[in-house]
Amino acid sequence: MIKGMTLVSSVSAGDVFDQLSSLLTALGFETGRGWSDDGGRGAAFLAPIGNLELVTGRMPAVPSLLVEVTQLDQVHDTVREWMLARTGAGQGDGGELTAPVATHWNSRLFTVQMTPELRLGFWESENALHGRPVAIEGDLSAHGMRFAVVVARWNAVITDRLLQGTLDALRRSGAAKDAIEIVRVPGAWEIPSAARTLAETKRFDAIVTLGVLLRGETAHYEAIYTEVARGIGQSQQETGVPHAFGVLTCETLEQALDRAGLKAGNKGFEAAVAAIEIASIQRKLRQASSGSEAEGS
Ligand code: DLZ
Repeated sequence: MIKGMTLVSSVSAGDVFDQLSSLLTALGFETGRGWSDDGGRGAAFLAPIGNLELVTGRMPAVPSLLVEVTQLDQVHDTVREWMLARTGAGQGDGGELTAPVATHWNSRLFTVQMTPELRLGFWESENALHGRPVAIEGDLSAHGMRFAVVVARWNAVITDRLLQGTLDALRRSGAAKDAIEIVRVPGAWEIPSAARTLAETKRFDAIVTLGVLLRGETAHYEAIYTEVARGIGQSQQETGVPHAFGVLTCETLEQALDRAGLKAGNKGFEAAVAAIEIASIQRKLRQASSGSEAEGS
């Protein structure tokens, strides 16, 4: 019957409210429904999982608001930069921002006094499989990752929108501007060859492929589609670099427009999200296998 939980925290002033909101968004909280009236404003930040912990006897020496994260050190850097920009505080991890330390519960934790009334703890379990469901899953953070986007010029009115969706997803997920390389090719037919050359450089965590094939307007539609799909798949398998498939196959231009942001989502955005997720999964799988090799030696 329980659907979720909300912790309400007061913030002293409007500018701090705005600064905190942008930090929490940058850290990856999904924004929920906020509110605003004559008396004040509220902003909601949604976490995928939450729990209420009751304690009796000794209270743990942690803030009552704890945020579980992945990539704790990156989160620490982001919070420190935010604090430096805001107040000049946080240097050397003294004062309001502590350095990440090991806890007795197999985790690492740092705390930060965000505002006089709001103290937060950020923590990461040292067990990659901590929490439920027990599975290796990708994070939707593109922080520190590099991407190549191969986009066909044929049907550019659509592929430009797909590209826009892809860039939107990558940037909003934390990819730096100069960590994204865009390669334009004449048509879908040329996507596999460019994707393969890029993948072979091993400079990218993932490749996003974007194009549009229209059945009504494309001679040998089936044959071209099959080859494009096969070529992209083969490049992925033989180079080991993930390739997200954002090549639309549509009956009409109208259908393609719908899938490029009009009515049925933006498949370029979706392909980029898949690229981030599979790149993250690949990193974790590699970490897990290098960890088990070390244990075995
Ligand atoms: C030639 C062609 C045709 C007829 N249709 C499409 C299409 O719907 N989508 C697309 O991306 N490209 C098309 N092309 C171009 C081919 O992909 C390729 O660029 C040219 O045949 C040159 O090799």
